[in-house]
Amino acid sequence: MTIQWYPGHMTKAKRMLQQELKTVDAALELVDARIPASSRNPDLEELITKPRLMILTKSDLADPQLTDAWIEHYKKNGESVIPVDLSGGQAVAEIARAVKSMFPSMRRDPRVMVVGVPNVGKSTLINRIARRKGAKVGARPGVTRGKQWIRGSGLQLLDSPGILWPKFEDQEIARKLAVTAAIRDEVLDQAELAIWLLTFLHEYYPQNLTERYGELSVPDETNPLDSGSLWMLEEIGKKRGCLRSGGVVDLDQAAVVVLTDFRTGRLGRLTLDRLEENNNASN
Ligand SMILES: Nc1nc2c(ncn2[C@@H]2O[C@H](COP(=O)(O)OP(=O)(O)OP(=O)(O)O)[C@@H](O)[C@H]2O)c(=O)[nH]1
Ligand SMILES: [Mg+2]
Repeated sequence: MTIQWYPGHMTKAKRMLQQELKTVDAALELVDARIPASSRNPDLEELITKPRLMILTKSDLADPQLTDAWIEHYKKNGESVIPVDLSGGQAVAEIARAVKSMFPSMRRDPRVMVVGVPNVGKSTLINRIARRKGAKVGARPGVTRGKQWIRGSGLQLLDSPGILWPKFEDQEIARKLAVTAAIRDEVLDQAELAIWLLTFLHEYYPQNLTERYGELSVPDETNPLDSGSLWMLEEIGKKRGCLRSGGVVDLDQAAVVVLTDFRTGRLGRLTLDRLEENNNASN
């Protein structure tokens, strides 16, 4: 589910989040490892007043070298951060261990809540913790009526996540959020999005492109250095039979092929946020 954020929504979500944070020891900030800067909430410092553990989800889909580099970067900034694959079996234990190390002298199981922008794996994590212990739900009610505590793996987890809004202000960030499906597909033109992704891959991950689609030959009349060009999407469309009557490439269909290949990992392990671009940023 994707939520349209309006100032009123943000104010309400912020107030609810601040109420819920009063009841926990720490916030688990879920961030997509493929966009470790772009999938953070811009108002985080002000919003999350409790100790924070940053969890880089989908690390199985991200470039391992860049994941390491981002972790080092965040640690230097004083953040606690771990990478996980929520589809794997180890994630919950790794998270529990990291949370416990934040509270070495605590006698009871630490109370935590999951926060993050859409699609970062909040529900997946909550379900994994719940399932592992047979969905045993604690008796202590959360601050919001109907909210409950889930016990599992030595944690007490608030059963519903704090949904944060992503950064909208920057067109580049919006594209990355759309490519990773954190914002709705209809928001941005699919062909434009796929062309942006292909241009990025052509620059940073050319071997992944070739492995998936074979050599892409630049048509004679096209300047290969023109980063806005359609040629890669057209070539892929041709190879994949995304054609309309008359043999014209259906760019929207070709875009779906490329975006789906990225999202499912068929293009390999890729990270869209480059550390060097964010060197001067605060996060
Ligand atoms: N490969 C992989 N997929 C993951 C991982 N974590 C979550 N996913 C997938 O990502 C998608 C989104 O996960 P959700 O748990 O629904 O994310 P969410 O944060 O609850 O999303 P919203 O409810 O929209 O805010 C699902 O298809 C998950 O299966 C991960 O670590 N690795
Ligand atoms: Mg969810």
